[in-house]
This record gives sequence, C-alpha cells and structure tokens, in this order.
Amino acid sequence: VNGAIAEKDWAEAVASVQSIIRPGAEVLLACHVNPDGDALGSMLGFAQGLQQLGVTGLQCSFPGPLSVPDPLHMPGMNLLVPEEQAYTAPDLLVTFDAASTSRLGSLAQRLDSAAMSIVLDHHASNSGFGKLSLVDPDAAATALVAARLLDRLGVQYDLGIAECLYIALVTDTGSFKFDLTTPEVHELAARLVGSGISVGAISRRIFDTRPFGAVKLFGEVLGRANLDPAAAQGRGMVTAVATLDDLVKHNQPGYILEALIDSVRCTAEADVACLLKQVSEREWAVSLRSKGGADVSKVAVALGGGGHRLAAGFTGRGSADEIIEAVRAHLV
Ligand SMILES: [Mn+2]
Repeated sequence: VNGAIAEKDWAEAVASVQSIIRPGAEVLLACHVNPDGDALGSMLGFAQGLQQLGVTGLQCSFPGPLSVPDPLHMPGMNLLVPEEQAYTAPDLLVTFDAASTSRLGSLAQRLDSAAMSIVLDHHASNSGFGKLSLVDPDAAATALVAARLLDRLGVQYDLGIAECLYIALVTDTGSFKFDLTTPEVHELAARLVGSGISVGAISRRIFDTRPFGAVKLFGEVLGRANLDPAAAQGRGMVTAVATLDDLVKHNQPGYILEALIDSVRCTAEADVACLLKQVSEREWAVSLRSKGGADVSKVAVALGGGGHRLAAGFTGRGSADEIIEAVRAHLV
C-alpha cells in the first residue's frame, strides 16, 4: 500500500536510511511539542527499528521539557534527549507527526543543518518542509507511514516496536473508531498484536485510568459546557472551558485534559466541539472536533494552528469568550 506517497520517494527514504547504517553516523528523530501517542509512538517505534538495523548514534527528541505523561510511557524512552542536547548537524533527521516547523521548536533548525531530512506525517495541513516529504493525509496515524517505511527496510516488529506503534495507532484512531480506520489499519494492528503485546493492559493504562481528582475536574468543566445551536451554520457548536484554577483546585496536571474533548464531542445537538484549555492568563490550547459538517482544520489553520478535517487545534490568545467568538466567526 502506497497511499499518497510516490514509490520513488519510498526508494529515496530507504536509501537514505541505509546510507547511515555505519559507525559514527548521527541520526536524530524528532516529533512535535507536547507529543501525543502517535508522535511519540511512531518516533520511538521507528527508533527501535533503526536499532534493529544496526544504527548506533541515535537520538530522539521533542521541544520543551522532556516530560511524558505517565499513560504514554513506552519502550525506547531511554533514547530521549532534551532539544538542547540534540545533534546540531545530524547525518539524518526524521520528523514525526509534525505538520509545520513551528511544532518542532528549536529542533526545526536541524532541517537546515542536517545532511538529509525526511518528514513522516499524515496531516493534510502539512506545510511541506524537509528534503523528502512522506505525507499521507489518508493515513489514520503517522505510525502507518512509519510502518510502511519500516516494512520496506525489512524490520521485524519485536515487542518494543509493536507496543510503540500500537499506542500510536490506537490513540490516533480513537481505538479504531474514526473514519480513517481502514483495512490497512486493522492489518497493521493484527501484526502488532501478533507480536505479543498486552492489548488490554495498554488500553486500560491509556484510556481507562484516571485519578479521582480528574473525574471531579471533568464533571466540573462539563457542568459549565455551553451549547450554541446557531453556530456552524445552524449545525451547532458545544464549547467547554478548563481553566488553570480548575487544575489547581483538583490538583491535576494539564495533560489530564487531553481526554476531555471526547466527553464534549459526543453532544448530539452539535456538529462542532470546542474545548479551551488554559495555558496562561491569556493563552489557551484549543481543541476542535467535527462530526463531518464543518472542516475544523480550516478554522485551526486560519487561527494559526493545524490538524485534520474532523480534528484540529490551535493556540488562542485573549479571553476565553474572544477565542470562542473567533472560532464561531470562522465556522462559515
Ligand atoms: Mn498523528
């Protein structure tokens, strides 16, 4: 299966990887800031594939503090280095799940200094950077693109690789529920499960485990949710706002809110769901979801972010009301 990616590009990617399987070569893998399961899982799974091929000078990194939410701890994290310590001019740079260079922080500088750079991604909004761009907007996860390359390199999925790729796949497909859950997704999942990973334990850890404080926090934020039936050309929009005070009150880390959008977007009366997560006094991480009527990636891109037609996000500055009004204005 090739998806949107030309066979000559796959061949170039394979040749590029094979050329750095030699002593002394420096290889840097990078994924986007605040990595999710797909960003981290596709990067660390690919890293272990490179190790299997004999690559030694291997680093993985993402911008910002090197903290990974507990549910996303996975094999290969020993390869993580802070962005400041990443190779400044690697022989090969591979990026994962980053739709634009801004998502890579200071690691984006390596796009200029690296001898070769390959971009693995599945965002339709990908801005087209890197010397070789392997972007398939029809792929449910970057992990699918990474797996196609690992297969072409002859990598066998061991337990570590399989756990990482499975976490990437299961998070970006919403547990195999979203529209892009194709036969290829299930075929890859079958191979990963076949390698012996513990599907039940992984699912419980990632989706079904939450501190009691988070249960109370979700209840409070959902209790303030607002339904605007006239928004999105009458298709309706539901909004919810989680403040820093909410997190403090219930003693929860910010990442705990990642799952909250799923409880907001199930609103039957709204095509669009919008969740504002406060980052600082006038800065918000905004998550957008659509059931199909609206293209929320257009809204996110217009407001400085990116994503997919049905799932996108951006960083908003101003009051919560101002940001919700901006989203509303772009839903035309
Ligand atoms: Mn992804």
